[in-house]
Amino acid sequence: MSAVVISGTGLYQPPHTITNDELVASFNAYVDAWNAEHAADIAAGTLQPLTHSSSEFIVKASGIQQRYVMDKEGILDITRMYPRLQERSDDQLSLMAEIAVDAGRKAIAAAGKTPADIDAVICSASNMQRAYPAMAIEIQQALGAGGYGFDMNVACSAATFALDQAVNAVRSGSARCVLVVNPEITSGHQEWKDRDCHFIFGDVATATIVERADTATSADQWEVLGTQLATQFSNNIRNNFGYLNRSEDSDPKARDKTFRQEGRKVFKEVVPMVAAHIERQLDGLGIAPTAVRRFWLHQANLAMNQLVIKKLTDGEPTDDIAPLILNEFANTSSAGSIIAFHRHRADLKSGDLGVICSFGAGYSVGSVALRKR
Ligand code: CO8
Repeated sequence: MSAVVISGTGLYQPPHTITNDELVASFNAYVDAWNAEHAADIAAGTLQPLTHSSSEFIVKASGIQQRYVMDKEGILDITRMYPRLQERSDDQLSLMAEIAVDAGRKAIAAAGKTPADIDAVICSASNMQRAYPAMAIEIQQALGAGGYGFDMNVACSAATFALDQAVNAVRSGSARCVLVVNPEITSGHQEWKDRDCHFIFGDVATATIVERADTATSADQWEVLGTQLATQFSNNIRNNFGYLNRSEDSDPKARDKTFRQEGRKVFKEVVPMVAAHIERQLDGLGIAPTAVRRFWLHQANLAMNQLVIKKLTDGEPTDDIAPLILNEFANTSSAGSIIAFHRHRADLKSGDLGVICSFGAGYSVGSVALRKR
């Protein structure tokens, strides 16, 4: 059986940046307007006033300093507070496909391939723009790729779970060269009016090429030593938006139809799960965690990643061991660990070991162990 390699990655970066200060200024203006509008009820004690957010809290609690978004104006407009996106006709390329195609083309070029070499496209993300036809099939056509395509969703672990599917497809022979894309327009499902989470997410798209080692020509190849997936049901990260909402006669704009979480519980429960998960995978491969040169971790919270590294290696969680990109991108759901891998691997040498690991809603944890060729 041929070895399987990752031979290229690509990144699409949205056109607009929102800094913490810009976000907080708009959020606080919304809070002031809401409190003024409800002054009588607040004075009567029937409503609690809303509270200001702060840039200092955001940096201290998460490490996030800014985020990229597809539309800035709609998010910062305090009478709206979500992106303003243009509906497209059925014969235009859809927005999610557009950003995935951009990242996909870059990954294909980085791997030294052409679209004709791709015989499977997996579109894996936290949200799909529509029910069907599958985004992956639209992306496959727009690229001029062959074979087959399908969508999948494992929230923040969507990229690593898709890499596992891609590796298995190449190993089994059902595909020779797979393109995995992770278009994450998280701004569409972020609750920008909720102080506890208004700062968390950003938009992006990532792409990865997985292929047989004996067809790979890229100068930058990463042999996949193994993949490991785990899930455990939890309601602590949840979004009830779905196709049965209409039949339930529920309010499509109700709070439970956007992202919500018990952030503290997630932090406490997921960190030990992730450390044990990676340790178990490395143990199975006969690798000590301290022998791993780099961990490209999910990008939700700086302290969370530092704790995972401390538990694993008992050493300092430096940016060199586990590089951070969430300061620039915020949490981009499934794409975060792939951005870290895309941006922070050029300095590694042949034989160096690395682990991509993502974790989040489900709960779900996915890891991919790699060796630089
Ligand atoms: N400004 C100022 N103060 C604030 C703010 C704010 N914006 N928000 C909260 N505070 C206050 C609180 O009121 C609280 O005050 P007090 O102590 O007086 O009660 C204090 O700050 C502390 O609040 P928290 O306990 O909430 O704050 P934490 O220190 O726990 O930090 C975090 C909150 C950042 C959310 C942190 O808990 C965290 O990052 N947890 C991990 C979460 C995580 O990893 N989630 C993964 C989610 S991503 C995922 O799975 C993908 C889902 C699909 C994506 C969908 C796209 C939309």
